[in-house]
Amino acid sequence: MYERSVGSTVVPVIESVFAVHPHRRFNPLKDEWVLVSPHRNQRPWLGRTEVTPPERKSEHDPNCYLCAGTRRASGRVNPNYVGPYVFDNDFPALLADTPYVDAREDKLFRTTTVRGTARVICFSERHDLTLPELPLEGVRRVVDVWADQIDELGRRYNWVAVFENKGELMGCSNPHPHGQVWASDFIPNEVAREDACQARYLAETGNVLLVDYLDAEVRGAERVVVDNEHWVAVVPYWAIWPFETLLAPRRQVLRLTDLTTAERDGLADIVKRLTARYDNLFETEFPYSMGWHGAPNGEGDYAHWQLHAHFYPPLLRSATVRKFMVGYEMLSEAQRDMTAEDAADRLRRLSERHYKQR
Ligand code: H2U
Ligand code: ZN
Repeated sequence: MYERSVGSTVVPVIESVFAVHPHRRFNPLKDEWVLVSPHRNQRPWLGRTEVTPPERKSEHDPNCYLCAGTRRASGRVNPNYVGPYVFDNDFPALLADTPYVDAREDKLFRTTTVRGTARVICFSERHDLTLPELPLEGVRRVVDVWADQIDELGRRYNWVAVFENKGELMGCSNPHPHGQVWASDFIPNEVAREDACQARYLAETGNVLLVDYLDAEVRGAERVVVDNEHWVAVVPYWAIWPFETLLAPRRQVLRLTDLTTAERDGLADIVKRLTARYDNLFETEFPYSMGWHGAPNGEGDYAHWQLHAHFYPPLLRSATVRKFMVGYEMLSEAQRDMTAEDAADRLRRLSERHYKQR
């Protein structure tokens, strides 16, 4: 028998309809929709949250491949580094010397050769300190490494992916805080899509999509999680992951390499504060995949671009209860229960003082 669980009362204010009734939201950066079902989960935080006691890690682990002075899986030995340390990935997904052959332009079996390189960035010699736990100067040094990698590899490759996969839940293979860099002579799918969407928005409106979007978010303040003089982090209107955030500068900046010193200082500040809030949410080292999207490198006209980072964390309700992108999401479209506004509100209420340092 068909039964309506929500009465068909007319609610005059449109936003309040969206706060409690199923609806779809459009992501103009990717040209896709997300299904939002707030009626399923209006107050998820009233549920039980398991608190796992902080794991005690040592500052240096002689069995860690990424620690200073240890031997990596390839047999190479890390120097006794202090601060960030970058090395060529021993198992890179892309190679610099792949032989070029003509693209196979078959309708069904299309293929091209690719070239690229991959590196690993150890954030610091400390095996036990993730980004929110590092001192601000430590995060600031990571910001410089991100920009330096894009500067150096961007001279040779169209796209330099700078990202961090954090936590076992994200398939991260090593607890030593680290990120990665993959550079390629092609523009990968996610970036190509954002490029096309931003170009179209500029052509249609004369404005920069994410600059307009962030301006509106700052005015409304509903989804802003944390900000400073130069940066704003929001749970985007079209977020898919429960506590997804989008971090961008207040002014238009094409690439990480274009940031001023003050903006780099501000970036270190906001990354530390945002990730501290994440960790405090479930009192755990909050897993996520994060990465930088800026204008591709090379000659093209990229006036439609705005630099930004995406944080995609999988956790939903506790340190162990995660969201799965399965079923309807794999086969139809992404779906979330809690609204972006509720997620932002929860993150905003948290302290920025890291739970391990209390
Ligand atoms: P994750 O961030 O997904 O854990 O990946 C770590 C990377 O470190 C992975 O790409 C590399 C792996 O190839 N790695 C080395 O280059 N050398 C090692 O000795 C271990 C891991
Ligand atoms: Zn280590």
